[in-house]
Amino acid sequence: MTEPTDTTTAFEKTPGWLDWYADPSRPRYRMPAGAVDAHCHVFGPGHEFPFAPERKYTPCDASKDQLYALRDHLGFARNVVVQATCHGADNSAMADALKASKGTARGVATIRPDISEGELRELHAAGVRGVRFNFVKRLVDASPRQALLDVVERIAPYGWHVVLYFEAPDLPDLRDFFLSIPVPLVIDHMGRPDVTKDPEGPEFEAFLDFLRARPDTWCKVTCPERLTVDGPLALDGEQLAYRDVVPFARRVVEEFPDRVLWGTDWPHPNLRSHMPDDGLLVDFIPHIATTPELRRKLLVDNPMRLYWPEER
Ligand code: 0GY
Repeated sequence: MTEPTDTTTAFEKTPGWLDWYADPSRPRYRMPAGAVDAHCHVFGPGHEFPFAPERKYTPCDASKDQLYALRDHLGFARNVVVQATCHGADNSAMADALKASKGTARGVATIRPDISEGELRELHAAGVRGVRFNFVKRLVDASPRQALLDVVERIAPYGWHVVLYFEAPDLPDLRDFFLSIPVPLVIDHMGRPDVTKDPEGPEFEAFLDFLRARPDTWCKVTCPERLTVDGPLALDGEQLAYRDVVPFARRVVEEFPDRVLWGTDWPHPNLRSHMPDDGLLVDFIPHIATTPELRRKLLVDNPMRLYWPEER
């Protein structure tokens, strides 16, 4: 990449923090024109957009310019920028990234129920189309369910959806609450399955059942680098990164081809063992979406329908 790759921040990074990969390879897989990176973040820069006091980690900087340089390098046309928990409910870094994108980025915010109507309107004008509810305990303190439903009431008139981030063992407890949310849902990272378990087994089947129960639910088949236990490369005849995640993602793509989304998850918060080469991550796509038609739906048609419906 030609853009600056400085990842230092005005804040002290969490010990052991892995910075994003500064020199990703150019993907061998060429994406269809108009591909959308439907899950990525910006961090700060901390001196301009300070991290939230209530954050559970302090990342490196990962600016909008660096994100958009990666977009161009990998061959994406658009981004969906998801508010990261290190910025709490201060959406200014994310909204600033959307405004700078000239309409090529949309966003997912974190809001509190008492947000003013003016702020909501401003976020919508910037390109926000959803809010994220996070149930991952290491990332956020729990919010009362009524407060989340109050948020839904505020966003419903704007046609926004709710992005849900949770881990597979928590789905049975959360399922009824999720079913009660009266706007479309988007699930992060396939509900974080344990990929050492059987992709045809009861835990992943329960997740697929949830998708079957709510036809207005979308699923991000993302984060092989986060879900893998085998690691980035399994050498077994051919080189295939994140081989253990493939059967899970493929099941979702094949059963729900019109409801799947893909994203890099750049700059990959909270990875401890390795930081992925984003070019290799893109090369993972043809292994989970095995035909040109499935790839066009995953990368272009589906995210466009959800985030830029006015252009379809
Ligand atoms: C992800 C995953 C993680 C973090 C966040 O907002 C966040 O802090 O989403 C994680 O640590 O698993 O989707 O980026």
